[in-house]
Amino acid sequence: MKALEGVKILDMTHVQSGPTCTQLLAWFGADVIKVERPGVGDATRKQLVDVPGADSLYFTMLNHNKRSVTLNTKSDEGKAIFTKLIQHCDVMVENFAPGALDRMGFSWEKIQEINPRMIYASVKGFGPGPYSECKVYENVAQCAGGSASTTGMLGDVPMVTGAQIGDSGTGLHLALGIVTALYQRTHSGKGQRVECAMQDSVLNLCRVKLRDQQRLKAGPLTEYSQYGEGIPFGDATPRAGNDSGGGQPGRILKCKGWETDPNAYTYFITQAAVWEKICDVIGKPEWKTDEDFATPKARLPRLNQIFGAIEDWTMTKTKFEVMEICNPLDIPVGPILSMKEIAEEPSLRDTGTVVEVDHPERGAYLTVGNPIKLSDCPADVKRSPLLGEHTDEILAEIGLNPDEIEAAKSGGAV
Ligand code: CAO
Repeated sequence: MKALEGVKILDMTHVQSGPTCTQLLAWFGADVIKVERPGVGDATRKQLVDVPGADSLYFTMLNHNKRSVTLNTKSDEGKAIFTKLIQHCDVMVENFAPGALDRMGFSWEKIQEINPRMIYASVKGFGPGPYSECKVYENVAQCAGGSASTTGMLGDVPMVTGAQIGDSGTGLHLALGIVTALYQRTHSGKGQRVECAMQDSVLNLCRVKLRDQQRLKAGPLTEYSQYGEGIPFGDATPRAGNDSGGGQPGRILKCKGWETDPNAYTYFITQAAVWEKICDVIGKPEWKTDEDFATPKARLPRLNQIFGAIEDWTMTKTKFEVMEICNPLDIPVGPILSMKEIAEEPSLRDTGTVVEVDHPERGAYLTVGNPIKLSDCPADVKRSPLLGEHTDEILAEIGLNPDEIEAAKSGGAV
């Protein structure tokens, strides 16, 4: 048995944040029924299309292990079927614009009336407050959640990150909320509302920057490079380039081949515990006893000089050689891997983190498998459903007979 076997999810999600959440639940064994508009479906099916006529990678990579039913939830007949689906399921997940489900006639109160055990989970851009009615996409959340103002190089424009912390990050938070609510239901017997705002989820992932905001009151942030460069701090957490953000200074440094390879770099952390080994590796054994370099505190104003010396050494090695030399010495380093390198990395295929999936319209493609590994619940990644692929079987499961299914089809409800 899979961990969430028997849990039925009514999946009203679209684009990225909601589908991330329901895909995770599907990987853990939940039966995820994705409801899509007849003839249209999730908008991402036809966004960023690379194979004409086929569902896009954007869609396929977010909707594995789900079943698709088409349903016009705004028509009277569609609403009647939707009501049966609410009775049939344990969890309903949605990430429409604020108020969309209420406008369809399915408020939280109404859903509770139909099924008091229902867990109703939503993603919105913002929580209650001045912006609660706004539509929000990934980068807006990164900006409003404190990520953009603290990412990028000092003195340069705010920067959004490639990691989809607003969308996929919020989907992850929501999935945890849902399984927690399912657990509470085993005691209470009742459903409940689960809400995640993208702004809140991004801020949760940026908490160290709110930490630094408060530390500013006590003086300059000495682990930031700008401290050693003599640049004064303002009244808000500054952008810190590739500084480590923790108590152990780190930077991205050039490696052999950086002139032509945009990813010939390594991340190098000067962890205090291995400082002496670092001095030996980079050919600066005298720094082990030099009082300007021997202690973490003494080193903080000299980080440019220190990382300059380390980079003189890393530039003589490839990013993989740096790892081979430093790892046995417990010096924390990491190569900057390109997506091409990640796609071709055999160890990620072995663990199911990168998976090849076959699809009837597009053939084989790569996707990211479940990053959460349960020893007793391995995730088998199954291709995403075609639009309405499971309409008939799902309608039969909720009690419609073949004539009723035909009538729903000819009436345009499904
Ligand atoms: N049958 C009938 N109507 C349906 C339907 C169905 N099966 N599924 C959806 N619809 C309707 C909705 O009811 C809504 O209608 P109204 O506007 O009349 O209420 C309409 O389709 C479109 O919904 P939307 O406003 O959510 O879609 P959008 O493309 O305009 O906005 C987005 C997209 C993402 C900006 C918005 O949904 C949003 O802000 N969501 C919350 C935040 C979020 O999740 N953002 C992440 C985006 S990327 O993951």
